[in-house]
Amino acid sequence: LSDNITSRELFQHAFAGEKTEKIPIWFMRQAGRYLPEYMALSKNRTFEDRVQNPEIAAEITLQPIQRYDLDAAIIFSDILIPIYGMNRGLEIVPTKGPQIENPIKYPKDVDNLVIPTADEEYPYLEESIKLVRSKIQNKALIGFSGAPFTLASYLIEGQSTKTANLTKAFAYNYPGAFHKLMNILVDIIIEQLKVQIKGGVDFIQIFDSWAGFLSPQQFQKLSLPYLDKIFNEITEVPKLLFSRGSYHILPVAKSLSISGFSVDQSITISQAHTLLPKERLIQGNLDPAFLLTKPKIVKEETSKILNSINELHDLRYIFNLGVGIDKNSTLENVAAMVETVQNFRRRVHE
Ligand code: 1CP
Repeated sequence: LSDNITSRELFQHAFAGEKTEKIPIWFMRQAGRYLPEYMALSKNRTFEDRVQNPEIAAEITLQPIQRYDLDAAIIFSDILIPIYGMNRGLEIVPTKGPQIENPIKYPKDVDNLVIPTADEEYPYLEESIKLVRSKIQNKALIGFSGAPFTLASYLIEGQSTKTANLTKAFAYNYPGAFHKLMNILVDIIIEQLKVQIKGGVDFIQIFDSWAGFLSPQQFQKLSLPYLDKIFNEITEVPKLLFSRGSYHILPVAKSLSISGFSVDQSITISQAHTLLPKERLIQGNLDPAFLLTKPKIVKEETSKILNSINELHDLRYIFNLGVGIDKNSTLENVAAMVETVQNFRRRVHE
């Protein structure tokens, strides 16, 4: 396929398994703190103010597209948006990240949960998406949510976890309450995704960021069945799943009915391709640490991934980082990464 196709079409081809010379690129947390224009808009506004105001959220969403001409925009929002409506005292604190005042400790806390609805709790999300959609016809627009296990970890641990130990302990101590909580989250997540699909996103990505703390057997039991329910309900658009620690999760997750996986740097693209059915798309996986080095290194490391793609004739592929960008990344390093991908042409004739 020739060069003059739109960014949006690049993604459509990638999902359809049609090879293009250009590789589509976007990256996790592309709208955020490494961008001076984001910091400027954040000055007198809390995170909540930025997300809940569709004009501001749309502007932030478009900032990295304007600066780097990326192929996709990801809506400026958060996986925790529905949690505000659960009345457990969620706040995103600038230096600490998400903090939940009243985490779930006992089964009775699950029985007493307030269940949010999109209309009441986050009507701004669909509006923000419609606004962005109206401004970018030729770029892809991405919707997202957390996975039930990852959202449960915030509700139970009260913050970003480094082990998921409390969450696992809750699941094994109170299997009935855990199952009930996970099913509540399944419904909440389906609604969050449907709202974004209604707003006009081209595809969705579910972030199971903390699933990598689970053993393969634990993932099978504590995360997979609930992801399966969500993916079976969402049939309107292509679907991707992200987790950190992809290496041991992929062999279990490969049964999910999704287009593909966003993999972190715990695995090479080639290894992931070997582990998965060949029609599963792979997205990733430059280590964001390279964006703290210098342009020459960024170019070399980005090229290594791209050259490895050239050897994988039947791979469906989207370029991304392995995990979200580090806020200390330099603008010139990001430019070096993006330009290397934009200048690359994949071999399409075999
Ligand atoms: O500026 C600030 O201080 C706020 C920081 C911030 C930002 C920029 C938060 C709070 N959320 C976001 C936006 C966000 N979060 C996006 C927007 C679009 C984009 O990618 O540009 C997305 C997709 C997310 C997803 C998200 N939020 C995840 C999954 C991705 C991952 O990195 O694993 C998780 C775990 C969260 C929770 C969350 N929200 C915010 C913070 C600081 C965190 C904790 C993240 C962590 O501990 O790593």
